[in-house]
Amino acid sequence: MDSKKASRRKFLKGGAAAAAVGAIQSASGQTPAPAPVKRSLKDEVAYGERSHYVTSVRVAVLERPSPDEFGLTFHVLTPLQDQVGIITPSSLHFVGTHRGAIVPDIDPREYRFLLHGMVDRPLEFTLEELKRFPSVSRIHFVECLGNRARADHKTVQQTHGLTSCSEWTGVLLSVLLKECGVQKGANWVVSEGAEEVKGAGSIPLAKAMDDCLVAYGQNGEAIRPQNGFPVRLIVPGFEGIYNTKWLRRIKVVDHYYMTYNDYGHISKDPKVAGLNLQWGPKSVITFPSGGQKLPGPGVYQLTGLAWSGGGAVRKVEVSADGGHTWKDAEIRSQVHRMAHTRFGMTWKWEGQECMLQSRCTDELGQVQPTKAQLAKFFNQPPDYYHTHGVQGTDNTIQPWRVAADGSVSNAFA
Ligand SMILES: Nc1nc2c(c(=O)[nH]1)N[C@H]1C(S)=C(S)[C@@H](COP(=O)(O)O)O[C@H]1N2
Ligand SMILES: [Mo]
Repeated sequence: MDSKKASRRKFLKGGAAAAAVGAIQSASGQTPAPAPVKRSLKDEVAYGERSHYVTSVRVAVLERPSPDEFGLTFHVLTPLQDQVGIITPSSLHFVGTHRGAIVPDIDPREYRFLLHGMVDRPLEFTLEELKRFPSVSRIHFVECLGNRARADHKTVQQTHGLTSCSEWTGVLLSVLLKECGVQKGANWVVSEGAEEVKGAGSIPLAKAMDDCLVAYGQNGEAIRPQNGFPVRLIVPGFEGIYNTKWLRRIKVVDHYYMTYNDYGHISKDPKVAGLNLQWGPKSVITFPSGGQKLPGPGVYQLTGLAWSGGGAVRKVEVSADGGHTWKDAEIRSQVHRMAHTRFGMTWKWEGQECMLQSRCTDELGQVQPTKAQLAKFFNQPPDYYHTHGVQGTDNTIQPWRVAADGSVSNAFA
């Protein structure tokens, strides 16, 4: 045997092979793979399906079941622990829908998008007409304000499963706004969805003119119904609620318009009063993470996701000693602005109890804080946000505790 082979053997014996087994077990939740569903050969040819051995699924948020007794869907969490790379499969993209709205069934041939308000020429576009404008395709995350890690959250799906990342295709909103001619004095735009409760939100005109997309494509095909078919707004890096699905109209206005959606978005905490608009730098380790179990000491591929509303991820650091020392992780994907970025490092677990954390720095130089640092900043007792939760966009560091038996849990629990 050559020395290369020998060293590879030694490496595997060190634990990497065992680690892979552990990851598969936790991904399937220790349940046996279901028997293959019989699809007609014609269906198989027409639209592919994943292997029946792959069982990764979305789950409802802890506090509200989906579907509920009325058949309504609330917020649904993406299985981050099973994901590889940076693109969330469309069928596993998280769902954030208010008040259990029924997904509108919009015929794309009947679809109309109205752009009006403080413009020289109010215009209405069909989907066909939107597609006659030059398209752009960009990779961006969407994250819901509800994505705040709580002590009773056990898995990374529960702590962070309200964020996903897709390649979105559409027309830049700025192109359509220029087509209409924005009038002097305009400062904000209000977007509205087509469903009965009318998801809506106000964003600054400067953001609308910058990088917002009127999107009809998600990961190479039409946007999924739950994610806004046929057209949604993408507001890169802003809180999820501004990414209006089933986009019906955008009104150009002179000041901030309150909407039905403001219930959770103007902070009740006078110390942070104001709007939550843009996400700060954020990251989370997805392996090892809560609910998983390391089969034994050895070498593992620690991995996770980092992102920021402030632009591109510049650096991710990992600490295995509760935040005393930090080491740069490797960036293991392409880096896009306002997009999930994959990081990882080869990590040797000696079998001792330890605490794992990741910390993101973005292109603006913003650094992801701990809950204790946030408390200090807002002049609160050190564990204030452990017990109260963070008001608004929570981008604090998530610590995972690895016990001596290899089991991993939420260190806030
Ligand atoms: N029309 C409409 N748009 C909406 C919502 C909604 O309920 N109705 N939910 C918002 C919220 S709170 C979030 S977090 C994002 C979630 O997008 P997703 O369901 O595609 O993940 O959509 C936003 N856009
Ligand atoms: Mo949300």
